[in-house]
Amino acid sequence: KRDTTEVSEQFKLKEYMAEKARRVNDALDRAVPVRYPEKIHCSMRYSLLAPGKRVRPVLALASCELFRGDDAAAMPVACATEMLHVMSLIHDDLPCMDNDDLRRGQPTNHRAFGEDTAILAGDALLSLAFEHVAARSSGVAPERVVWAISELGNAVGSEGMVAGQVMDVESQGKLVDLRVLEYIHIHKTGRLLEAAAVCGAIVGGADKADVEKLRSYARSIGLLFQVVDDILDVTKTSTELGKTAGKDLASDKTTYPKLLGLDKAREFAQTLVQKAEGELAGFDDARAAPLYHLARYIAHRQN
Ligand code: GRG
Repeated sequence: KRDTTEVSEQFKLKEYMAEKARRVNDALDRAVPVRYPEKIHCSMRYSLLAPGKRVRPVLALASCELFRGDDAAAMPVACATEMLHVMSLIHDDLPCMDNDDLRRGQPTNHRAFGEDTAILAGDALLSLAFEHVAARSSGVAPERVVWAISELGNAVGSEGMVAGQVMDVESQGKLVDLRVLEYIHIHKTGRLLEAAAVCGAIVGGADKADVEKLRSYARSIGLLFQVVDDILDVTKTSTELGKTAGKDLASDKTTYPKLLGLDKAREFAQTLVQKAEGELAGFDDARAAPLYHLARYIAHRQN
């Protein structure tokens, strides 16, 4: 196991994330100015600039840094991952999907702008993501830009996020097995996180073998994110609401604690964080610190 004590003491993940998120927000603001027709651009900005954690863009910037690439090289792919994420949230919230009223602390896009505009805002963000990478990735070799675009397209298409969403919609109200549960998470949430890390590495100048290490790292933290979410769903209910534990065990949603039991779910989370850390073992400690701490933060978060 690598000795990261020294790096751990020096590295402040919260500050790192806040500083990167601030730069991402500036870039997103510039990427979608209000112009004619105003309504669609206001609708896009409404969801895109709403307060989110910016995990995907920060992951792209941190992966690029690992290969000594600078923020300017990775900012277009970083912004693209947030545009794709936000378009998926807008469409996921629609009445024909989850029918949600609130997102990121404000009314959902269709609640604020109407269903027709919300669908179009999602569509516009989807195409802008690709245009943005193609048109703005200056200083990056064209073949790397094409490589990144191809990764992004695959990650959100019918072999990626859409595949996960389709399986999720199909399994609503049913108890699915571990294999299906993992498929849904890996595709619905994992593939875009994976693309963020992979694209950051690609524009940062990584070779194919290193790109695959970043893919595997991100795949582990993507799944970890979901497993921890499921665990918190069970444990939070008892402590925070003062009610009996196991809200999640009683609902009809399939979760890791439900299929594995709480202890085994925790063991699985531990395995995933070790796997993610293992992928970073060969890299420079200081450069890998953000990615290393991001994995630990996801594993140990309390809400
Ligand atoms: C990609 C063409 C295309 C369509 C989208 C609707 C749909 C198909 C997919 C749904 C994907 C979805 C909603 C996945 C859930 C992802 C998830 C874990 C959201 C929460 O992410 P956070 O915690 O949220 O990073 P913030 O708001 O902080 O960004």
